[in-house]
Amino acid sequence: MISRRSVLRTLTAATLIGGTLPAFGKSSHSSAIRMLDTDNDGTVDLAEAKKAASALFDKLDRDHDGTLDKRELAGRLSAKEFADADPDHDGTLTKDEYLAVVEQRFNAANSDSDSTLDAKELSTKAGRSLLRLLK
Ligand SMILES: [Ca+2]
Ligand SMILES: [Ca+2]
Ligand SMILES: [Ca+2]
Repeated sequence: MISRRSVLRTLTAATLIGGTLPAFGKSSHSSAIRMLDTDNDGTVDLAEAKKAASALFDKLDRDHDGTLDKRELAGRLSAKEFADADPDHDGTLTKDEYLAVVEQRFNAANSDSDSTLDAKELSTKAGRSLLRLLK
């Protein structure tokens, strides 16, 4: 015979599972987030974006001179975006200059200003232009 207590316990467990599972089942992780989200909290923060951007910078810097020129950037920035990102107009971007553009784009994409980007924010035009500098 099943006691009232064990029925209650079963019901409570069912309620907990019912309330928790849909959140787990509904994955909002895009492949971009899976790649960038190193702390696995489901969103991309500025530190994660800069880490990915820094790794890409090193990969693109084929002559290892510590800067990216237009050829190395391979179209990731338009001529105007490059000019804006290169305040000393020497035709190359240092990593600091590159990461400053990443931060600008991160903030532009972060429409709810909560310091993280979710899948929806990354899929906007601003979010996609950020991703071009990260991968
Ligand atoms: Ca994260
Ligand atoms: Ca270079
Ligand atoms: Ca956000």
